[in-house]
Amino acid sequence: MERTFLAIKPDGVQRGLVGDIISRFETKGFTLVGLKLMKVSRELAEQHYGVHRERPFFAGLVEFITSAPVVAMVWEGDGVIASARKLIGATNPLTSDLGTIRGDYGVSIGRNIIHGSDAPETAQQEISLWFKEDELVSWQPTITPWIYE
Ligand code: DAT
Ligand code: MG
Repeated sequence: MERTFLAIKPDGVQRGLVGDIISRFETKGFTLVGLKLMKVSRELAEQHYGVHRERPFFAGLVEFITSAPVVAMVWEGDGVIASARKLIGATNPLTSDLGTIRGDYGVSIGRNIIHGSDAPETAQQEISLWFKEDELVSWQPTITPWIYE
């Protein structure tokens, strides 16, 4: 089973979207295996967004993600990495499809509500960056046969 890292950013938490966002992944059929509300340190933020270090928006991004609590999560399921990106929508909320999280709730690229890993390698890196092994719970929901053939 595949796993991905998702984080509800400070804007999503402040706007009271945590419940709705978690609900979207639950009702899709994915399994929550890690969850914590946390204040992100500058060090973690800079590591997480390290790939964007040279971009002009990097400083603002780090400032934003460390400005208020974030909900960090790991979700599991078949194809969850790519599917979560679809549920999240395109980076700029103005062009994200309606029905996606960003498309339904955002208007600004610097306030796009949620992060999701973009590939298997980054998912693995981000899960181990944000979570200790003993913070993740391996479990099989009893409804699994009603979600997987
Ligand atoms: P995504 O979050 O869809 O994977 P990304 O990895 O390209 O997008 O960028 C990471 C975050 O950086 C993105 O969620 C919002 C911010 N960002 C990206 N491009 C930006 C830009 N041109 N101006 C301001 N913020 C930007
Ligand atoms: Mg990205």
